[in-house]
Amino acid sequence: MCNLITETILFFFLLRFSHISLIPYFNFIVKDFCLLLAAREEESGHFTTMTQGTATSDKIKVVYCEDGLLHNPPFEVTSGKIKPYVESPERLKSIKKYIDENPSMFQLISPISDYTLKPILDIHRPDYIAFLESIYQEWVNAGLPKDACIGDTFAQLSFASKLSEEVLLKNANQHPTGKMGYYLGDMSVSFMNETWRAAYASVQIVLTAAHELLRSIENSEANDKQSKMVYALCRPPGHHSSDHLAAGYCFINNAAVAAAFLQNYSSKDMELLQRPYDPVLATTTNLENMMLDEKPIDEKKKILILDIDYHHGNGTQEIFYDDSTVFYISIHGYPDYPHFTGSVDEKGRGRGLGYNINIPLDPEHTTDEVYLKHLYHVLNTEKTVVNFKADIVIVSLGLDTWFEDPIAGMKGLREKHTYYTIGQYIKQSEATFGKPVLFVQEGGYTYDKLGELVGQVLQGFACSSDEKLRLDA
Ligand code: SP5
Ligand code: ZN
Repeated sequence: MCNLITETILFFFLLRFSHISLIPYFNFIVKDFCLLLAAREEESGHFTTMTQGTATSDKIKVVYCEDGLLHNPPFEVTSGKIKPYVESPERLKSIKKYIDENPSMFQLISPISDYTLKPILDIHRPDYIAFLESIYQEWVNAGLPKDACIGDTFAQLSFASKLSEEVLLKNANQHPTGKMGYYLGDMSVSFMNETWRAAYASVQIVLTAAHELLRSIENSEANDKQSKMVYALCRPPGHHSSDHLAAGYCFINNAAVAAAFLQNYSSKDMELLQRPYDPVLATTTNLENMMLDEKPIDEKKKILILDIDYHHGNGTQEIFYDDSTVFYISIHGYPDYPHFTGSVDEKGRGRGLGYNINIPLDPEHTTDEVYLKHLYHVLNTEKTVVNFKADIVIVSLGLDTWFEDPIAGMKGLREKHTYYTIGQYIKQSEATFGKPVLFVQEGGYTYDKLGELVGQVLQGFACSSDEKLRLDA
């Protein structure tokens, strides 16, 4: 009873301080107030009130593989300090623990499948993939320290802006440090013996999830209204990586590879490629023969990538900047890492012009309310996004917007329930309503909170009603 009184007060508090007139939403608010109560119950560990049933078909599918834990460099250099590697395996362990502790909510898909290097090469250059695989050994063979495979000089634009890419690469290839400088963007990406294997596992997790999502779309009846969603619990993250760049803890752009995979492959094609997960398949011989013929533009599925990691996803933006079939939206702290991208002026180029939206937010002053207002706006009232009519949505799911995040964080984003609302907005907004969603894990560094925050987003999506948010009149 006490709980109910508290929640009722909270409900009216929400009404009072909401950013937009709530009158048009009254119906859905009342309805979802019940779900809010349910979600709160869940926060305190009581799952029985959730609308999510216990039948396997109702559970949230989570794709996971332990090899994501293998990348565990001892340190990084950021903010003038040598510190323990922030993007640690603890992140994955914490989320996995949460999933394991809530078996009535989640269905684990493991072991994963292996789709070989082929889909990776739709996004990344073969020389870059070969670099990822071999650099650690080359570094050690050159007599450099085993525990510190880290870049210390970078192919900054004005180093050699008059040289061709070819000459630049030929010079860089003379020495492991040159290669590192050519392919790396900062000192947060360090390599160890197992880094490539972990990055390979990470992307195969996401490909397994993409295949699972496509299967569930194809197997569903025309009148089956149940939302399709799969969560790829992967690590290392991906959104700072572009076709030949590793940066910001990212090596392979998992979300981008999944987007191209969903665009260029039918589920039959995926099945033909599918085999049991095997890191041996990650061997980069004969890469040139593995390139895929892309589908013509008008045959490709349209993918909306919604990037809610705290940082701007420079890599994903770069990869799809000229592309009108993948719409990239990023909502992020600005100015902040990655520093050279993320402004509102970056709108896409050529055919891709108008298919890139950046929403830079001031980290010091962004509150839960402000954050949600921007998310609501872009998914409901931004005509280009609504008119895009995406076939599939990919969410780059970072949890580093949380105010306590040690390396990021919106200082005013303090309510766990905001993450539930994010999931709800993804389900019920004009641009995303009724679309299958692939959630791909990106950043987030409050190790002990990650499971709960992920859980809120996924449950906000899975448990909210099948009704659209109503537009403000
Ligand atoms: C995937 C992802 O979230 N990558 C983020 C990489 C960020 N690396 C730069 C960190 C800079 C930390 N600045 C700390 C300021 C503390 N107040
Ligand atoms: Zn981030």
